[in-house]
Amino acid sequence: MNQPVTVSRDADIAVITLDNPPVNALSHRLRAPLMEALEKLGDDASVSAIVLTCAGRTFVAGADITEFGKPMQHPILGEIIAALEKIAKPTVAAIHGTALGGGLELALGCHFRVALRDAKLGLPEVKLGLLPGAGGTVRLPYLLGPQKALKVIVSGTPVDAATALEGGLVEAVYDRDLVANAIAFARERVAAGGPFRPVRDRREKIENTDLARFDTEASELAKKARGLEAPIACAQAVRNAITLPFDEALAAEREAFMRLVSGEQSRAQRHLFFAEREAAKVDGVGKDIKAREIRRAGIIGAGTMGGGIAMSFVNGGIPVTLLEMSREALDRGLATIDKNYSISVSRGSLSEDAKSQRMALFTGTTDYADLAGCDIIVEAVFEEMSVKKDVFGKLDKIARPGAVLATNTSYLDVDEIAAATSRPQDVVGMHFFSPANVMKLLEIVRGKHTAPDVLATALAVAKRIGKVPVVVGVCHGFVGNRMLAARSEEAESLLLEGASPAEVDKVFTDFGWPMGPFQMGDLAGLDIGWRNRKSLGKKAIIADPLCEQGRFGQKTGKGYYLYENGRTPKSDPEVLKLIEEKAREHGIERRTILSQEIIERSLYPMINEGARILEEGIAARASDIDIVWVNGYGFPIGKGGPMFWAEKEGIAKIVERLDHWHSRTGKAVFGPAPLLRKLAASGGSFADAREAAA
Ligand code: T1G
Repeated sequence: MNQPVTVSRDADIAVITLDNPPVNALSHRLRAPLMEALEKLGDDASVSAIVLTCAGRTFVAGADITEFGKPMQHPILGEIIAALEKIAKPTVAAIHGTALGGGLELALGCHFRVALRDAKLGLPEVKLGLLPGAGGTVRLPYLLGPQKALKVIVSGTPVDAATALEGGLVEAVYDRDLVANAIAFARERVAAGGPFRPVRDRREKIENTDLARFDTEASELAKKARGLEAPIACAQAVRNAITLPFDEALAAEREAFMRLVSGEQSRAQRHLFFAEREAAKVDGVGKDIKAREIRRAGIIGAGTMGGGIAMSFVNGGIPVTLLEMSREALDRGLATIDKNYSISVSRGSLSEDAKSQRMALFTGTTDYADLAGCDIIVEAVFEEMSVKKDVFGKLDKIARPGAVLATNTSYLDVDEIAAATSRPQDVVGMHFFSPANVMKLLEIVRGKHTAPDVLATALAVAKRIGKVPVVVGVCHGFVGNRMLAARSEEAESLLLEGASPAEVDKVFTDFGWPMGPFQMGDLAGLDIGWRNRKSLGKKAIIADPLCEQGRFGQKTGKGYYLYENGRTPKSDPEVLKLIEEKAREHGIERRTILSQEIIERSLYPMINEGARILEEGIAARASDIDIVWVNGYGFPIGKGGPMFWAEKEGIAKIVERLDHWHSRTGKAVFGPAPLLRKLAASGGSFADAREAAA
């Protein structure tokens, strides 16, 4: 095992190198020797300055998240930083890679920070349901000023080295030779002479803060918290840095950290952090399986999905050949893409220059032959099996050998599509979520013949285009849409039996969803489900008459709701009247329906379907299902995903209520899955089930 802390000398400059692969997390094995080294070097008269650097690919990327929830082991990070700040001689943090969380806080304990040009610095604790717990909420405002620090801490988004230099977070940026430059920098500081003021003494950017303006900005950010405690705690901690003396602000930060780290929301968000990484570990696709090289992508279809998928690839720097059936459809698609980028430019999230560079990566065509040079081809054509098979038959003839052939189907059988080619091993599902250039989730559908290196390629592409991949098996609707169908099964019954669309939707938004099922239906367009039902010969008592009246939702100004000024839903007495009429027609006695019943008749069937998905091996882990729902459907991150939440809700309670509704309605969605019954009886958890299944 490597030495976690080594000390080397360049004459009078001491260099402490931390080495704790893979990301130099500040585990205890590193903290104890680091404290020793600092105390020793601080007292060593032959040392005139100290440089703190890291081996491997990055500066410290944070505290060791796996240690949370376990007994604290001293020295804790705050104690190390306090010792660092007591050192009178110049201390310089030399930063490369990503100095995040406790890593940046450690660097803030130094007098100076220098960085490589491609380094990033940030405090992402809010994404773990936390706030920085080792002084970051006080020292960062001191260096950057409260306004800038507030944005960095509440968003959790890192800044690049240039921004850090401009803001005063780092004193120098170098293109290479980080440690040599840091040593030279330290020597210059020694020559320039002291005093060397620790960050805690540098209050000039805090003085005269306009607190009213700060509070306005903080409350704006708090509005986006949507029930999450951490963003609020972050803003309050930065406010404390302005209004309280350093040590009091530090103590308040510590108290808030201890409260959040033991809270449900942080446990849920830490679960998701590791779940996302687990999801990328796929049976049969080990590190030895090499992804195929992707230099150019072909996208078939320039409509809403095709255009969004094409943008995702271009956003990841992959040139795209976009194929449509007619010049007119192609031009319309490219114009939409251009408009989308212009909106980003007007919002300031994309520069004009970056927009032109991205638009230059698109090549439009109406000729399949132009896809011959592509290394991956993704089709986003009409969701109809015969159309998909026709497309793949053509691709089989024109695509170069070894090209990955991907279908964006949301439901259909990927194996049947693959069978339309002579190369089923190269076929995979890549199910994007609308809008495809925004939603993070990518369901990678593994066909029975899909080759391991094709899966590895899809996983590598997902990472490159900023998507969160989950590998799923072939079934109707894979994981997300299959569970969505279960969640929606009782929606109309709830309306007929007495709940209004607004009452059902409010239960969802109170739970933390961005919107409820009826508002979501109006947003997506009720005509999509209507067309799907007609193709399957199915009926919907409420949705069908709404569609027959042309009430497709937002796009027609009315659906379940009225949309007088664009997007804000307003209850419509016409719809309530229709529901009452239909209830009467079907002899249904209406009654008051409480929110718990709505939860039990929508979320519990969804959990049940998730259990069936696990039993069938369509998802490898319960945590994969959590990642699908948090990244594809807005499941509230503070609840950790449906399966994580189900364990908190109580599997035995869920089974008991599923039995109740099953006997009441006779509907299959309520028949408890054997896996659920087994866990309810054993008191086990889904993770155990995975071990048991292994
Ligand atoms: N602790 C423990 N393990 C970590 C870790 C961490 N902080 N960060 C990463 N890992 C593991 C990860 O699980 C994976 O393990 C491997 O390292 C590679 O990670 C006191 C309280 C640094 C940008 O939130 O954002 O400091 O799967 O696959 O894509 O105020 O890791 O290989 O077994 O993500 O190159 C704050 C979290 C902590 C940063 C690199 N810091 N990490 O991304 O690799 S809280 C963070 C990241 C804190 C203080 C507070 C990313 C990365 P395995 P990876 P990557």
